[in-house]
Amino acid sequence: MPFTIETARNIFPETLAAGAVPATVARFNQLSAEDQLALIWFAYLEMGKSITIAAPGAANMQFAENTLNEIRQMSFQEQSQVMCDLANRADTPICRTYAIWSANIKLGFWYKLGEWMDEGVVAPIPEGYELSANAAAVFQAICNLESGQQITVLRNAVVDMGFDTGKLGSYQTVAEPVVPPVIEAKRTTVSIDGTDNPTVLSYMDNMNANDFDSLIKLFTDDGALQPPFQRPIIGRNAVYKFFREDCQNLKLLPEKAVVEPADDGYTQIKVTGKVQTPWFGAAVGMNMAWRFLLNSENKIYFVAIDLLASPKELLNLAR
Ligand code: ECH
Ligand code: GLY
Ligand code: GLY
Repeated sequence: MPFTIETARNIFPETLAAGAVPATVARFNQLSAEDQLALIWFAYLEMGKSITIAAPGAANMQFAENTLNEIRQMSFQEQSQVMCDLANRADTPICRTYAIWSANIKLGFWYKLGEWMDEGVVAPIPEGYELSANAAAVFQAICNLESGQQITVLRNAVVDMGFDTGKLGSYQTVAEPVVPPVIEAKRTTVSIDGTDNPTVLSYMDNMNANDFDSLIKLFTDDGALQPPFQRPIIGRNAVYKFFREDCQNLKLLPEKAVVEPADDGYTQIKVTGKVQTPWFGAAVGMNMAWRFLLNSENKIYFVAIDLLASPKELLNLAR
C-alpha cells in the first residue's frame, strides 16, 4: 500500500513527544486575559534569571514599529486594554494586524513591550497582582518543564494571540526579510551516528546555512513537513514559504539515527539531536527528533519534527 501523508505521520510510533507542552498551553488558554498576561510576565522574569534572550534584530522590528509606537502613545488604561484584547483574540484593528505577523515578529513585538513595561513606558502588571489558583497552578507547571519546553509554551502562547486568522478570509503574512544563505566557505557540515544518507545530511546542512532554495529541492512536489504540535504543511510551495518565514538562523545539531526500509522502496530514518533557536542560542538546547520518509529516489516525501518529552528520548531509536 503506498504511503499517504496521513499514514506517513505514524512512522516511528514509539517517538514520545512533549505532550506537556500542548497540555499546558490548553490550560493557559482557559485563563482570564489578566491572568495570562501576568503569568507570562512572571514566567518571563523567572526564566530571565537563568537564560538571556537575544534582542530582536532591526529587520524583525520594522513591521511592528507602527503598532508599537501607537501603543506607546496610549494611556496606561488603553495599553492594558490592547494587551488584554490580544490575549482575548478580540476583533480590533491591532489584533488583526498582529494576526498576520510571523511568529518572530509577534515575539519581537512582545519583547519590546516587555522592555517598555520594565521602563514604565507601558502599563506594568499591577504591583502585587495575585494569580488565581488555576493560573498559579499553570505557572508552577511551566516552571517544572525543561527549558526547551518552557520556551515552546511561551512561543505558542504568543503565536495564538490576536484575531483568529481563520476568520480573516484571504490574507498575506508579514514576515522578516529573508537573509542570504551562508557563503560556501563558512558552511558547517553535520555528521550523524547511524546514517550517511545524503538527503538527510543535506537537509541539516542547508537548514543551518539558511539555503532554502537547495533545501526545498530535497522534497518531492507533494512532500510535507510537520512542525512540532502542528498539522503537516503540504506541498513544495507551502513548505518553501514556511522555511523562508519561520526557519531562519536555526541551529540543528543532529546526533544519532536509525535507518530502515519501508514499503514501496521507501526508507524511513529517525534522527535525534538538539536544536537551538536564534532567540536563546546555545543557552537552550531543545531535544528533538526528525522522522524522515524518503522515496526510492531519496527525496523527502514526509518529515515530522518533534519536541521530545525528555533527554532520555534522544536514545530511543526503536522502530
Ligand atoms: C511579557 C508579559 C505580557 C505578555 C507577554 C510578554 C512577553 C513574552 C516574550 C516571550 C518570548 C518568547 C520567545 C520564545 C521563543 C521560542 C522559540 C522556539 C523555537 C523553536 C524552534 C524549533 C525549530 C524546529 C524546526 C526544525 C526543522 O528541521 C524544520 C523547521 C522547524 C513578558 C511582556 C507575551 C517576549 C522568544 C521554541 C523547534 C528543527 C520545524 C522550524
Ligand atoms: N533574535 C532572534 C530573531 O530575531 O529571530
Ligand atoms: N523559530 C522557528 C520556529 O519555531 O518555527
